[in-house]
Amino acid sequence: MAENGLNLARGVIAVNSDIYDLHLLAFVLVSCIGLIVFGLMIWSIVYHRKSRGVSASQFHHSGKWEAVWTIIPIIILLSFVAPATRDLIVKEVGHQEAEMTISVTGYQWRWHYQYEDEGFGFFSSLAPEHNEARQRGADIDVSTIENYLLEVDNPLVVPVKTRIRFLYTSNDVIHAWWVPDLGLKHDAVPGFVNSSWLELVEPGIYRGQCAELCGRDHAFMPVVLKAVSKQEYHQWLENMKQVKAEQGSKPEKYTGIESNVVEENNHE
Ligand SMILES: [Cu+2]
Repeated sequence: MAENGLNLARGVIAVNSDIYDLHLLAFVLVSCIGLIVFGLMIWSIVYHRKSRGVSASQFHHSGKWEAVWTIIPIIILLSFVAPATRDLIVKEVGHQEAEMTISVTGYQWRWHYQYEDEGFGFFSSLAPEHNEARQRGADIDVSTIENYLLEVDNPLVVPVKTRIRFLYTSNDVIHAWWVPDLGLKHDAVPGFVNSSWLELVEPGIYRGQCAELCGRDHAFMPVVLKAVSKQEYHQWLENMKQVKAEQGSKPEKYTGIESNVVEENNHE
C-alpha cells in the first residue's frame, strides 16, 4: 500500500510490474513531449516578441512539416500499443485457465465473497474496532490503530499457486474492488459481471479499498485478501463449511457498519 507515495504500487505479480513499467514509460515520454513543446513555446515567445522588433513571417502550408508532425506522434502512439495490448490480453484471457471462482459483490457498504465451487459465501465488513474508532472521531488517536480503516472482520482467503477467477458485480450502486499490490481494480456494476484473475506465489496479506464513490460510507468498505498455502486454505475451507452448516439456512449474520452513531452526532 502506498504511504504518501506518488507513484503506482509495483505490486507482487508479473502483470502488475508490467503495468508499472508501462506507466513509467508513458510518464517519461509525455514529460519529454511537454518539455519540448513548452520549451519551444516559451523560447519563441521571449525571442520573437514584438518589442525586440521581430515581425511575423508570412509562410503557410508545408507538406513536408505536416508529414513530420503527423508521423512522429503516430510512431510515439504505436510504441505504446505493443506493451499495452500485451498487458490487456494477459489481463483479459488469463481467467480462462482458472481453477476456482470467487464472486465479489458490492453492497453499501461492505463486500460479499461467494466461493462458487464450494457453494458458500460471507460478508466482509470494516472491522468493528475500526468502525467504532472512526465514529468516535476526534475522541481517539487513530494512529495507534494498526492498518486503520484497512481491516475487515472476515478477510477473503485464497490459496497460493492457484489461478483464481474473480467475478465482480453489485447489489446496489457501482463499487470498485481495488487491491493496488495485486494490480486489481475492477468496477462492480449492478446487473453486469466483470471478470479478472489472480495467481499468487507467496502467502501474504494484501489490502485495498472501494475505488468508486458509492455513497456515504464509501471510505469504510476495505478489502483484505489473505493468501495462504493450499493446505491452510483447505483447513480454512473445512472450518468455514462447518460454520456454515451450523448456521443452516439462517440469514447470514452481518457484523458490519451500522453508522447511525455518526448521524446522531451530526444532528446537534
Ligand atoms: Cu463502494
